[in-house]
Amino acid sequence: MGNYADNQQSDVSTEISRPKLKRPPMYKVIILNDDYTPMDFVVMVLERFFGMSREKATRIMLQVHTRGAGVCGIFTREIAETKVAQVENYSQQHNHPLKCTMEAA
Ligand code: TYC
Repeated sequence: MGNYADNQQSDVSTEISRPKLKRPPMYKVIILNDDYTPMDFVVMVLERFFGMSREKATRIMLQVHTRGAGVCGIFTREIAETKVAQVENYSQQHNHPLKCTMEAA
């Protein structure tokens, strides 16, 4: 069971607290290509919600445009869910069909 410190000074034995720490499961947030969302808008989304520089955002956008999908980042589940919702809400508000999903990393 637990681990016990060997305490030779007193007759009190102290249980060492060693909770099992597991890294949380991580999720890729993936942005999908479509035929209608303007390239500039995708670049802006990547800058705004994923903290990318203009250069990196442009590179990822072009990769999505040519290959169909691309990874925006890897996050814990709740952060990934929030990013997906933010991108989709923002895109809807601007009447663009831009879609974003997440999958286990
Ligand atoms: N294919 C779009 C266009 O030609 C640009 C685009 C890039 C759209 C990336 C979505 O995730 C995307 N305007």
